[in-house]
Formats: sequence, structure tokens, C-alpha cells
Amino acid sequence: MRDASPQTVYLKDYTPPEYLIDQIELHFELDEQRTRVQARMNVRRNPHSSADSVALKLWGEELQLLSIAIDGRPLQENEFVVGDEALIVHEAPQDRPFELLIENLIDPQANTALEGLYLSSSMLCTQCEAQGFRKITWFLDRPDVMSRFKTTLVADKAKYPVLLSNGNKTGSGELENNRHWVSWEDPFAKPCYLFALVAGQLACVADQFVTMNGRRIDLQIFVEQHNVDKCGHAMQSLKNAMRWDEQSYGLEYDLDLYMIVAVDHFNMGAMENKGLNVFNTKFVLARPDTATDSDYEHIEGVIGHEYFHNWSGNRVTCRDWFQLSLKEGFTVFRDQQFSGDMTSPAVKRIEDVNALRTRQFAEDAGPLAHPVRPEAYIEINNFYTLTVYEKGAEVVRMLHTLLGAAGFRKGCDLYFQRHDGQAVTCEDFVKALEDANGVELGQFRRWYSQAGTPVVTVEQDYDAANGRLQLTLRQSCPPTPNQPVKQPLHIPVKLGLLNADGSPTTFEFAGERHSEVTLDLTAAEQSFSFGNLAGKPVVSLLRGFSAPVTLQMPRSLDELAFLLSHDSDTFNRWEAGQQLATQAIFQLIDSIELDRPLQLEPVVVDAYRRVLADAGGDLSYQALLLALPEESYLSGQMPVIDVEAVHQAREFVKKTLAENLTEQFLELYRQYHRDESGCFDAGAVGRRRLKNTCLSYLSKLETPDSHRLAEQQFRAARNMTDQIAALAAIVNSHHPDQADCLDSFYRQWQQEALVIDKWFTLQATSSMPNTFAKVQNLMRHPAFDMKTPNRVRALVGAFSQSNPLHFHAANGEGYRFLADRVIELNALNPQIASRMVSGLAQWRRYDANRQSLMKQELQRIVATDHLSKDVYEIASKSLA
Ligand code: 0A1
Ligand code: ZN
Repeated sequence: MRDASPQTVYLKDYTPPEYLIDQIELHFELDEQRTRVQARMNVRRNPHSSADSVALKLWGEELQLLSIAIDGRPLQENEFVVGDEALIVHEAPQDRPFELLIENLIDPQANTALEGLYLSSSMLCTQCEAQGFRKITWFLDRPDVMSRFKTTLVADKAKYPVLLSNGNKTGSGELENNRHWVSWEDPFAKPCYLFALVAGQLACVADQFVTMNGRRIDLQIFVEQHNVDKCGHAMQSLKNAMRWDEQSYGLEYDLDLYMIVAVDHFNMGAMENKGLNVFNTKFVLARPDTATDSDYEHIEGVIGHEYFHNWSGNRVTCRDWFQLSLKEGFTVFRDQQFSGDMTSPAVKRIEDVNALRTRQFAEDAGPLAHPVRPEAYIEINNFYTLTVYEKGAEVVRMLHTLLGAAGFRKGCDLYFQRHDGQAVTCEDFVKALEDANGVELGQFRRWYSQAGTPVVTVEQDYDAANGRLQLTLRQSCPPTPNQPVKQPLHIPVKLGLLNADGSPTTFEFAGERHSEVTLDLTAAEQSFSFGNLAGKPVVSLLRGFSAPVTLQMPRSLDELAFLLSHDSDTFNRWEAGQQLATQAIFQLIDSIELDRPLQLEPVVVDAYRRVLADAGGDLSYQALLLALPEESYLSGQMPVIDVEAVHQAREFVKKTLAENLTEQFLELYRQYHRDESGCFDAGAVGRRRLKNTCLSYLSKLETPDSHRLAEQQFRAARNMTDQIAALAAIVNSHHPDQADCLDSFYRQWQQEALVIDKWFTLQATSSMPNTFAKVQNLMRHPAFDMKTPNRVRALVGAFSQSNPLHFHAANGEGYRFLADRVIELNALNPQIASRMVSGLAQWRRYDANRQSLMKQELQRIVATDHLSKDVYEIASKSLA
């Protein structure tokens, strides 16, 4: 039970701030347990507020007040009141600006929630988004209050030789008792969620970047000394991102210094604090022997993401937290474009869509579904969701598709110019795009307010006599919480047509000749007609996944195999393979449920044989064509999820393909396997990806040869991509030396936290029997720590979110285990606790037995004493 009933905040209740704080001077006397904060603020009434109260309410939590004064006069006790969440000055000066001076104490060491000022290993750092600044001092902690910050940090010189904050360094000096100080000034007004400070024994990796206007920017990455050899890729990614934003959006960096600090304890991936990003070490540190190719890609993406926020987020920020997707959806879209340009746009698009469909679609179909711009929250930290980020990026991508690249750029230019230095809304963004292009996007706006994944169905009618094809598209969207009835959306549907021999064909549409066209589906039902056709074409629809919808278009296995061989759209070609495998797997699931013998259709084996023989030379793409749809993606398409049947059917397909195509898999494996130390270039990455995909198939053979192949690669590997791929093959098969390989991996890497995270995850996600017992044992492993979010995610998160087979064990042991961990974490770190609840949120999708077991655990969580708002909101909404 919660101590008090939590308040819901509504978008419709937004009002402008009653006061503004133009400037704040912060003075910190840093100490692990007793940090003293002095905040000197220039406050004035907001001329745009129509409120008439004379009180000044400042947010603050877990703070100990030492003193408060206005214009130098200490306030009497009856002039203000301090509560759990806020400090209220009953009568603030109305007719003039005034100076408010507050002094308070905080205890960073006791801060296991990792919000506000906290201790990570031996360094002090901050996390203020969304509302962490109120754990540092009392303030108007809301994004539409923007202030200029000056910060002075005082600390012990030996323990905290490096003292960082936002902006430019303006001074430093020595003090008595081995203390020193450094002061910083950020010339750009910013909301307090972008404030940051870091203090610690940090080594600095430095470089420079010359901007398009010839300005020289210092780039500094701060890490613990033993990690200085793992910063090269992050630095290169930063420079690439800076250049890319200049070239693609005309946006230049604005301060003289850009700093990144890597910390071990972090609730999320990274944070875009102005001029001083704080990163989870996972998204900075990489060396070929410790990080996989996919880690390298994620680092590039997250470094880009945080850098791009400097404009989409910092220079133009959000008016309120309901507008979160204004900065997040846009910035994810920008980082996706960047990563695609750095590697392969085709591969990147497939990876992004795959993640969206397996994870965001589930969120959109469950009890936690919400619009890209939510309308209500209890705890804003719960709304850093796949919907706000990933679906938000799809919404921006659709705008890009509808306006074209040049029109979109014009719109962005106007947006940044019009709103620089402001806190604005999603509406302002769409308006700028409209105004710059002279278009009207009225109906499109529904993407921001309507939750749920639309379903689009297709009916084809070919008129052979006139060479005309008519397509009738219908859209609908299932109800979501608080939105029983849905309106039609503006859905861009990209289309191409193929001749019977597989070649692309041009066609007449709306009086013009096209080879590809984007249809504007705006009505619930709409027909489109294509002429000048020589024969009945094969339709390639929703190319590039032009809208985040579920397309229902019944096709035969033969037609899918045809598209897998011929579609010139790289996304749809991959999609055809996914659907082919999906249909084959669902046929097998039917057989399993009817207790019939299992048999894989020969057309599937033939299709994969052709992909193995040739996929056009892009090896990463070829590897993606060979990868079977994930269990969670398949489950998402079942009315009642049968985890065991899904697993068994998918494994059967994988094993059957491996048996029928052993020679082909082996040949490709041998062709691309190298004894290499590993470097992150497209050629090597593609080779490893394809080769390791082959290894994964071959390991399903469970023969002495296949075991030997995996173990040889494991023992000889000189890069983490190969080592972990081999260990995964070993851990997911009945390999005789599994225990020994796991032990030797642990011994080799015990000093590298990020590698040990992988070691936990591999074991937590194994499909082999006894996995649950192993997970329980790993909870007692000396390297496990509930206070380190990366570790919790690596073990508890991986087991509950990426091991459907064992987490959903019919006896409910997985559910009980997870609820126990959530309750434990609730007291330590509410944000992490609430993220773990998501394993139980989808309970309605399972059979009656599992439903009742999961529900019971959710009820047990809701009944816990001292439940945080975070966990309460997710658990109670899951039950509703
Ligand atoms: N704005 C960051 C994500 C972030 C959000 C909240 C955090 O703490 C609660 C931390 C980071 C980003 O999009 O990268
Ligand atoms: Zn972001």
C-alpha cells in the first residue's frame, strides 16, 4: 500500500509558471554524506501568468533546510512552510525582482535512487531529468523555467581533483585543508533538468573539433584511469556526430567545450546536460576485445543522440513533460538517420523496425498504452517509454516522408530559428513544418494524441482487360485505455509494383507515371487505382515501413519467397522473409497444439538456400535475412501466447534449416571466419555478423562437430563479438564444456564490469533446462549487486524480458521471483523497480493459469508498504 494516494498530473491543467528565475548562482561544498548547497536566485513574477496568488512554491525533496532569505533578510518561521515535496513562501515580493537565497544539506551517499546528486563508485555526479534538481535544492523545477547558471564547486583536492559543471570554466583556486574550488558559467539559459555537476578522480581523453565556421571546440571524455584505452570509438563518434549535424541540419555546436563523463551507476543510457553529458559507461567504453560490434553501434548511436539534443532539446526545449516526444522522438529520428548514414541505412532501418515491432507494439497493445504525447501521469519517469521515443521517432519520420527531405529540412530550419531559446510544444513543431512548406497537417496531428497501433488491411482487384489494379486499404485501431473509439489517421503508405519475372515496373497513378509512390491513406476505407500495367503485378506495400502500423495482407508462401528474392526495396525484401518464417512457424504451432508431427515446408528451405547462396554482397543485410523472427515478435501475433509452442516451433525451424543446409552454413562460416583482433569497419562487422549467424544455426545440430566449432571459436577469439557469439552458442546448446567455458570467461573478464554484465545476461537468457535455478544462484554471486542498474538489467531484466520460455514457467516461479525483486528494488531505486514490472504487465495475453499467477504477483506488489509512485503507477495500471 502506498502511504498517501498519489496525484495525477494532467496536460489539460497546464498553466504558465507564476514566477521566473532568470539567474541562479550555485555554490556546492561537496561531501559524500553532507553536501552543502547554496542557491542564490534572481526571481521575478512572470508577466505571462494570470494567477493572482502571492505565494511562491518551490519544489524540493529530501532536503534539509539551513537558511532562507529574500534580498538579504532571513525569513521568519511564519513566513514560509517546508513540506515533503515543496517549500512555500507565503508572500513573495510582487512589484520587483528579488533575490532568494537558500542554503540546504543533502546526503549523496544515501541516494540509491540515482536521481539528484549521488555517489557512483568514488565519483559524485548528478541526474536531474526529469525532476532530479528538486533533490539538490528548492527550485521551480519545470522545463519552461529557464535560467542562466553559475556554479562553484568546492571539494577535497585529493578525492575530487576534477570538478565539472555546465558551460565554460571561469576560475579555480586552492583553499585551506587540502580543498580547492572551480567555477563554471553556462551562457545559455536552460531548464534545471539540464544542470549537471561531476566530481572525482577522473582521467581525461581530449581532442578537438573545428566547426563549419572555423571555431575550435575542445572535446573531453572523462573516465576512470583504467578505462582511458576504451574511449577512442566514443570520441570518433562524437566528431562524426558534430560533422553530421552540420551537414544534415546546418546545426553547429555553440559552446567552446563539450564534455562527456562515463559513470558506472546510471538509470538510463545517457543524459544530454548542456556541455556536460553524463553517460552510462556501457555507451562510452569500447575496445575490440571487450565490446561487441553491436556495442560499437550503440555507442555511436547514443553519443549521436545526446549530441543532437544540444539543438533538439537544449536550445529548443519542452514546455512541459507531456511534450517529451518533442525532443525525444525528434532526437531518436536524428540519431537513426545518423547511424544509418555512418553504416548502412538498409540494415539500420530493419533493426529499428524490428525493435519497434517487438517491443513498442506490445506496449501499444497492453494496459500501459499511451499516446506519443501523453495526457496524464503519476510519475513522469514512467513516461520515458518506447512509445514516446521510438513511436515518436516514427511520427517524425512520417513527417519527413510526407514533406520530402528538402521540405522537412526547411521546416526544421524554421523550427530552430523560430523557437531558439524557448520551451515549446509538439504543436509548435508541426506548425513550423506546416508554415515552412505551406501545407496543412491537421489530421496528421492525431498521431500525437491517439494511442494504439493501427491495422491496415488490403484488398486487390486486378482488371486484366484494362491493365488496371485497384487497391482498397482499410484502417482501424483497437481501443486503448481511456480511448475506446479511434479516428482514422493520416498514414503514408509507400508502394511499388513488381512484374511476374521479379523486375520492378512503372505504373500510372493519378495521371502520372511512377516507379514508386506514397499513398495518403486518410479515410477508414480508401481505394487507389494504378494503370498502364502489362500484367498482374505483385504489390510491394508499406516500403521502408513507411508508417508504424500492422499491415495485414494475406500472401502465399510462394509469393513471399518471390518477394524475398526480388523486391528492390531492402526493407520489404527482409519483411517477406520474416513473414515467410512467421507463417511457417505458425503452421508448426498449430501442429504442436494438435499433436501432429512437425514438418517444414520445402519452399521455406529453398528460400533460405537462395539467401545463403547470394544476397547481393552486403553481409550484414544477408545475416538479417537469415535471422528468424524473435519469439517475442511471434508471441505478439498470437491471441493467447503459448510460450512453449512458440519456442519449440521456432527451434524446429532453426534446426531443420541447419540440418538441410549444413554444408551451405559451413561454407559461409569458413569463408568469412577470420582470426582477427576485431575492428569496427563495415567489412569486418558484416563478416562477423554473417559468420556468427551461421554458427548459431550450426550449433542447433548438437553434434560433436558443431560443439567443437563453437568451442574453437570461443577459445581462439581475439574480439568480443566472436567470443560472445561462440559462448552464446555454447550456453544455448547441450555443450559438454559449458560450465568450463563460462568459468574461464568469468576469470578472464572479472575486472571488466561491462563484460561481466554480458556473462550474467547470457546465462539469464539461456533456453536450456535449469536456467531458473542458475538465475537464483547468480543472485547470490559476489559480483551481483542490486544497487547497480546495469547488473540488475543484465540478470533480472534479461531473465524477465528476454527469456519468455523460463520466465513464463507454468508454475509461476518466474513471476514470484520478479515480484520479489521489484519489491526489493522499490526501496532502493524506484525507477529501476518500475521498469522491471513490465515483465508482468502483459498478463492478459497468456492462458488462464498464467494470468492468475501474474495478476497475483502484481497485486502483491501493489499491496507493498511504502510503494513508490513509480512502481504504483505501473503495477496498478497493469491491473486495471
Ligand atoms: N534524456 C535522456 C534520457 C534520460 C531520461 C531520464 C533520466 O533519468 C531519469 C536519464 C536520462 C536521453 O534521451 O538520452
Ligand atoms: Zn534523448
